[in-house]
Amino acid sequence: MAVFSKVLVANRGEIAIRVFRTLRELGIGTVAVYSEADRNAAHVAYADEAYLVGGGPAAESYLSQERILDAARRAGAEAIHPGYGFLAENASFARACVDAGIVWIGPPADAIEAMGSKIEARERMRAAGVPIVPGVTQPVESADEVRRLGDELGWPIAIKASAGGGGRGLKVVRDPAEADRALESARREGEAYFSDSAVYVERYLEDPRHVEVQVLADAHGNVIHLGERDCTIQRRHQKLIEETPSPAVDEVLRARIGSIAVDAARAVGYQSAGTIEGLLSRNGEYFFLEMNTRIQVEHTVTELVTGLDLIREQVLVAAGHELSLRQEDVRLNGHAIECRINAEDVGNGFLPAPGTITAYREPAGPGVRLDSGVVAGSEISPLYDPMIAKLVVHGVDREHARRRMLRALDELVVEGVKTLIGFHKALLTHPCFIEGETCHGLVESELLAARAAELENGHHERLGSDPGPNGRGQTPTVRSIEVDGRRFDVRVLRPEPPFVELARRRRERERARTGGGAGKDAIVSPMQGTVLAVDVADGDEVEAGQVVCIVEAMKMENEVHAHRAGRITELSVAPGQPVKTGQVICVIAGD
Ligand code: MV4
Repeated sequence: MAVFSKVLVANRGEIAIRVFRTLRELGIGTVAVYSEADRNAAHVAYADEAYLVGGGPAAESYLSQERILDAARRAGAEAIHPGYGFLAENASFARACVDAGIVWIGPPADAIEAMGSKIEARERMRAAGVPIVPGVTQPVESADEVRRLGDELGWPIAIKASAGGGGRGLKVVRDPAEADRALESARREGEAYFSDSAVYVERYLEDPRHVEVQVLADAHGNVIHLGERDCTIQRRHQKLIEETPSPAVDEVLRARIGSIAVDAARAVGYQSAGTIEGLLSRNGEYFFLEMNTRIQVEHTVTELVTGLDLIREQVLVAAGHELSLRQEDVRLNGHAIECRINAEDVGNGFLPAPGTITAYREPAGPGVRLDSGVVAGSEISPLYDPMIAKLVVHGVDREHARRRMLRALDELVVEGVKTLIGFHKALLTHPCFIEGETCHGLVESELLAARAAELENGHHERLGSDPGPNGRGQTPTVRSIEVDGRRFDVRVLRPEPPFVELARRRRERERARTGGGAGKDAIVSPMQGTVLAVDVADGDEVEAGQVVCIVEAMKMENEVHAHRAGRITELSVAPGQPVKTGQVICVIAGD
């Protein structure tokens, strides 16, 4: 059966290049699209031809449906691959492609739509006999209903945005008194993010694992699964490390969740590659959470243990071919781990760290794969996702893969921007990860952030940094020396110049004098954002932990709590007002 002669990839960065690579192997011509901000991007250079699709706000360019379809027509591309993000789960774009006579390399628009509404997805899964997290399959309207559900399901419960997904709009409600606030907040987030305020309620599972199953389906009724991926290590619902097999899944459980995933895919008439996301509770129950109707960032670990090319399966299935293998032919080999290399500042709340990559070296050697969208000189734009590369390794078992990842992280050099390299070294050497535990709370811990900062540019074993007494007074630099023909890497501890200490003292005095965000009774904003609501007034007595105000940043609501009991004074913010990181919100007086 004929495949395509040219395919357009409606995406950028590492995933665009990932798809181009498979197209090349299939002998298919590659067409890139780009925004003005991306003229010099690596995916544009890789493709056979490239079309400018946007002058406006750069992030919108990859969403400009008309201009992308127009580029496909001009190029003579017969099909469009959306990658992930941007248009990948946009049912109306999938339909627009089909209407324009262009093949959509992805699932049917109806399946995207059904899974896009989490409430509808839950109802369809329930009807198909797929286990869902106990809770409702209808929208929840009132706080009374939330309280009734909490009593029925058992506290705590989770309120989630129906149009959400990936945890955006998720609110944990620990007792009935929090119901009103959590419901309002989840609704507002759903509205802000997705223009849909519908929410639903589930039982909240404590310390679960995020275990998802990869499925493949063709137009001939074949649906198979390729085992699971464990994505438990995440921060604010952003996955950071993914691995397969899951440390918590054995062959029996794999067969069970695999057949749940196949049932789920069949229930929506799925075709192409897709993922059933689920929660694995501590006592081994597995529940459907949602379906991702796209190729995912972490598809790579499944590729390494199955030996398959999932993009190839997607392209061939879209061209009408049958899947290249049956369920009984799937072999899972060894263990794979992926670390997302994001340009983010771990010491500063994982804030995106845009800039220019001044030096760049990729790791190589046995069992190492690097999917990247950058080269030395690349500009990391604040307009796009800060993920610049994915480091993926394959080993015979988990411990082999873990050590291989540490070796590869040591080889990887990214200079000019802060990255998660140090964070990954710190996490992969932590006993929690080594033991294969859930590591809940560890990712956010300051200790790990401190260790990550030490490891950012050093070697994970040979060169631990020594910050010196009290972490000050010395500026460490690594130098290579030769002694009697043997090479040593030494850490040179130069005493810092005296003015550094004087400047530090002055800063500290200034901070103490002004309260400058560091006074121990000041409540400061943990982030830059906008004040949505202020829940206290000057003179109010508050309890420790009570909500003082809500700061919204990047459409996520963040509660700011009183760190101790006392009386509110010097309240200096009002709803609608912008706040900076560290800005004083109020001061708690009294003891
Ligand atoms: C949950 C949950 C507990 N109970 N739902 C949803 C999307 C994913 N990013 C995290 N989500 C969760 N949904 C119910 N009913 C806990 C999480 C969760 C989580 C789950 C597994 C591993 C890490 C997690 C980190 C934060 C939240």
